[in-house]
Amino acid sequence: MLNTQLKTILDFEYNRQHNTLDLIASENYTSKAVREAVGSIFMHKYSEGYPGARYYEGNEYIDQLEILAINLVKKVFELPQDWGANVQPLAGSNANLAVYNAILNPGDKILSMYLPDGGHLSHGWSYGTKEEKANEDVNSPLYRGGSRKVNIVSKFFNVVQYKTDPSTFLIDYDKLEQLALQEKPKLIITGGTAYVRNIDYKRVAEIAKKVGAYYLADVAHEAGLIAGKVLESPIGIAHAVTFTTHKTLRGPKGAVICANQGIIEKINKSIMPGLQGGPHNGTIAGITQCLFEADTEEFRQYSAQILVNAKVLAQELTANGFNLITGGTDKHAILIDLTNKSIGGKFASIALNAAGIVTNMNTIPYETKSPINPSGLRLGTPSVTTRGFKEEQMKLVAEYINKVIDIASEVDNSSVEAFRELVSSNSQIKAIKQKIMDLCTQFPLGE
Ligand code: DSN
Repeated sequence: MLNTQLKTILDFEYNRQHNTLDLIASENYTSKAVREAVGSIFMHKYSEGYPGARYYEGNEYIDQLEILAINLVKKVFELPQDWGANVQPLAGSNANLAVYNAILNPGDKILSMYLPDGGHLSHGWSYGTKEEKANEDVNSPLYRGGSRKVNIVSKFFNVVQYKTDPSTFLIDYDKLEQLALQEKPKLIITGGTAYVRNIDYKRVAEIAKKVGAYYLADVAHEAGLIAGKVLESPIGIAHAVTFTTHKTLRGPKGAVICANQGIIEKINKSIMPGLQGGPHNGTIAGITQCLFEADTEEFRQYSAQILVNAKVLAQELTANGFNLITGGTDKHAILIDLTNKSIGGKFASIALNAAGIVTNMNTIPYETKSPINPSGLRLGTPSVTTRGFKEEQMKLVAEYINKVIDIASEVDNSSVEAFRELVSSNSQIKAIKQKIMDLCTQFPLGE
């Protein structure tokens, strides 16, 4: 039986999840079966190594589990014959680090997307001192980083970052090619957390080939949409593909690496003994269950509905005067530039949370504010789509967001804590919160 203190916190969290709308683009709700698998006795076993080559005895069934998981990755993601998969990474950042550890040497150059434009910390990040920032050419299409190397990837590798086009906020592939020719990186990376448009994987692969670089496509956000066959896949195009399993794929927190046979062998060694010890076998069981679930017509319909819901949300918000980066979305996520709304991302997300709409503040391309109170707000539709939301409910969600932002723009925001109190006690926001709770009751969390 759970300890009562722990049970109390769990019940609070259950009620929070049940009574609020999760619009965080990187989150989702798992099935009971996924949670059962994660919490199963598979977690007891140590299994350093790979099927048939373990350092501990007693792994005959763990071998079967891992082989099943790998075979399902091959099936669901349609891996070519000469590709393999590793299901042991503990998280997306580890998966990316494992790829670098497999194919790069310390000091090698990586060309990845600029973090404020929607890249990811694990693709490298460093920033400059005040003096360095003052001398930075903010209009340059390339960011060379600063002396504050806050991420391990920037400490070990020479990371330079490409920005999106300043007028469209899309990747400018000609410019990327020019930068790649100029910088001669050993690795080019695409993907990240807030680039809401499709990526031309073939074009990036051609650029990588032209400059003799490896190409890593990080599809952490898109994996479920690729599995559901509603987005293009970089499998078979990039040299390596990494993804997390808990976002659109609706599995447990974990990650997978896919690559052609020559590279996957290096990656396997890079994971173990290179970076990790015993894999989390409960998680691998949960990934296996989520892959079974992803290999169904129901999941393909779910993936299609995620996109429909995101498009409806984008249209409705645009109609209400919100400025969407790139004017819309091709995916599950939307990035709003709040500059015209007299409220920043931090205060907008606090006000929405007070109304029961959970989101996150986000930087936008060519951001002029600090990442702790940036100009943007990111929204996503995977979780509400899991709850069963369709177009009608997305219109209501857009209406509530619009109302909350309007109300919150008038609230004194000279102190974060006072603002939190003011929006939580605001009678109009409380009324919206009640409507959100009613909607949540109509669309309960699954078991
Ligand atoms: N934290 C994830 C996201 O929100 O996109 C990425 O690691």
